[in-house]
Amino acid sequence: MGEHKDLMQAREMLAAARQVVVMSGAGISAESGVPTFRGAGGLWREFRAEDLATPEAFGRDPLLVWEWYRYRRQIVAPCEPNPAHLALVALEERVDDFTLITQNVDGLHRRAGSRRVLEIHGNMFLIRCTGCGRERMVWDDDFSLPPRCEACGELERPGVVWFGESLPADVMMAAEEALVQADLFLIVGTSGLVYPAAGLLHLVDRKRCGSLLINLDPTPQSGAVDLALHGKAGELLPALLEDSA
Ligand code: BV8
Ligand code: ZN
Repeated sequence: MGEHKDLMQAREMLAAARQVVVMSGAGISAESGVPTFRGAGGLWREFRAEDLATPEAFGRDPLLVWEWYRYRRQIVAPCEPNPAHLALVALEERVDDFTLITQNVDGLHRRAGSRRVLEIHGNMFLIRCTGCGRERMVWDDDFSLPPRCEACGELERPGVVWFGESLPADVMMAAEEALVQADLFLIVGTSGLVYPAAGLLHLVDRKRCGSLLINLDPTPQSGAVDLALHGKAGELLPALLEDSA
């Protein structure tokens, strides 16, 4: 019963909202088959993301880091958007002003059809030259590792933000602008451990902006939002969008 009451309250918060900002993390892609970072099993062999997703690791062993990204790209490439991604596409159609901020680098929000997507940690299918900065989207993995830029010959890297690297300033500016205007901030599928993404909740004006969290397990942010729903995003987001019967 409690869960149903919460869902009703969450639906009311959504129905009243005009300027919605959503922030998603790896949990929204879990039901598409994309492994989360800190969930069971971890992401690869005995390594942790914090050890491999760093400029130092890439400087020390670009091949090892590329093998990790190739492994992840090959897992993600066949994955399809799940009902949680699709519910956010429906939400974008429904509200006046919508911004989706995602920490995910799997590109599934765009593939689902979301339009206003801010990829604050980049995209694993984007490849960028470390020398001249040339960028290209590459979905296949038919290239030898580590790839080198055709234009200048320097090493190319995945177009993602590593630990210790700052987030793209233009994207962060757009995210902050959306947040200060928002009247509803919805956080979905993130453990709320990685900064500065985890700090975005502090940017909203709590007097005029409601905050809602959907996550499988409680996170540090569960106690900081107006309402936290714990369960699967692929079930809760579509339920949230069902017109109140
Ligand atoms: C920066 C791209 C500085 C790469 C990623 C000590 C304290 C605080 C901060 C720090 C610290 N030491 C260092 C820092 C800073 C550091 C940081 O926050 N570290 C953390 C680990 C403590 N941050 C940085 O380094 C950032 N840069 O600070 O720059 C700076 C400042 C100025 C000038 C120069 C430099 C850069 C951070 C970006 C790192 N890049 N990804 C790649 O992916 O290869 S982060 C990586 O983690 C992914 O993007 C991922 O999305 C992100 C966050 O993880 P989550 O998305 O939350 O995923 P997670 O697995 O953790 O959680 C999933 C959740 O889903 C779980 O809660 C689970 O319960 C839930 N779930 C599971 N299934 C479902 C579900 N929910 C719903 N439904 C389901 N079915
Ligand atoms: Zn180049």
